[in-house]
Amino acid sequence: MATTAEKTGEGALVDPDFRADVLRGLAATPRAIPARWFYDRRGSELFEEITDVPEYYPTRTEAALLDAIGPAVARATGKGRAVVEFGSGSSAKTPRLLSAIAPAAYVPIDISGDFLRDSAAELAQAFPGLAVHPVEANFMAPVPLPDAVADLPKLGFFPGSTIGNMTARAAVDLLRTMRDSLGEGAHLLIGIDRVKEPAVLEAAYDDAQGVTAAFNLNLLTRINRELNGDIPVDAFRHRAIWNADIERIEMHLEATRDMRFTVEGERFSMQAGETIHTENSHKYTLSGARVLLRAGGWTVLDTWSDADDRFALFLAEA
Ligand code: AVJ
Repeated sequence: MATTAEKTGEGALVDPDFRADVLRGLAATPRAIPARWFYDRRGSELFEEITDVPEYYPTRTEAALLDAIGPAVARATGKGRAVVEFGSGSSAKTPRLLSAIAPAAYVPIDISGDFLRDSAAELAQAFPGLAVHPVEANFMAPVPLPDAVADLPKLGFFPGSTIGNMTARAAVDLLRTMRDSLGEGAHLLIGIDRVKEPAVLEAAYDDAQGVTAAFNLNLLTRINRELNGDIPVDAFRHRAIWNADIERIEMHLEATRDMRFTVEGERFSMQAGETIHTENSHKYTLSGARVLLRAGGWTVLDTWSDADDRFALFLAEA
C-alpha cells in the first residue's frame, strides 16, 4: 500500500488506491466508497471520539468483557504465546488482554506505520519483558510473521467488530487468511457486535452530538483536500440505516439538493436525495457468528457476552 502517499498534503503525491476507489465509487450505481478511507488523521481522531459517545456501546462493552474474561482466555490458551493483533491501530484494548495473558511476544499488524510504531513503543514501555514486533502490512493478504515468533503458539486478536465492515463472503476469506497467517494450532479471540433492536443500532451510528455525522462527512473533506475536489460538503447529510434483510447498519452521505462537482478533474452530478454509501457494519446473531467462524476455518471453543446481549467475544481454534 502507498503509505507515504497517504500523508498527502499540499503538493504531495496522491494515493493511487484512494484516487481509484473514489473515482470508481462516485461513478458507480449505487455510489459507494470503501470505509477504509475514513481513517485519515482527522477521521482516526473522530473515531476515537465516537467510542466515547453514550450511544456507541461496542467499545466500552467489549472492554468490560475483555477485563472479565482475561483469566479464562489465559487458561484456555496457556502462557508463553505470541499475541498477534490484526489492525492494531492505537492498540487501545490491547493492555487489557496483555495483562491477563502475559504473552511472550506481541505482534501488532497495521497498515499505518506511524500509528503502529507509536503504540508499539508505548506498549513495550508498559510491559517490560514483553517482546514487541510490529509488522506494517495489510492483513487482508497473508502476513509473514517475524522469525522471532516462529516457534511460539499464536493467539490472534481481532477486537472491535472490525469484521463487521466486510460482507460475510469477504469476512470468510479474511478468517481463512488469518488462519494461514497464524498457522496450525493457533487460537483466535474475536469481537463481534450482535443483532439487536434497530433503534439501539441506529442511535449508535447517529449520535446526538453529531460525532458520527462529522466522521462520515470528513470523508468528503478528505476527498476535496487530497483529490483536488470541490464537493459542497455542507450540502450533504449523514444517514445511518438498519438494513434488516442483510442485518447491517449502512452509513450514507445524502445530497440535500441537486449538485455538480469535480474530483481530480472528473465531473459528477447528484440529485437531491441521492446517496453515497460509505460503510456497512454487519451484525451477527450468536449462531450466525459461529457459522461465519466455522466457514472461515475456525472452531468456536468459548463464547462470552454482556448482560444486555449487545456484544460477543469468541475464542476459536484453527
Ligand atoms: C471500527 C468498523 C467497528 O462499524 O462500529 C463506528 C466503525 N463507524 N461508527 C463500526 C464506525 C461508525 C466501527 N468499526
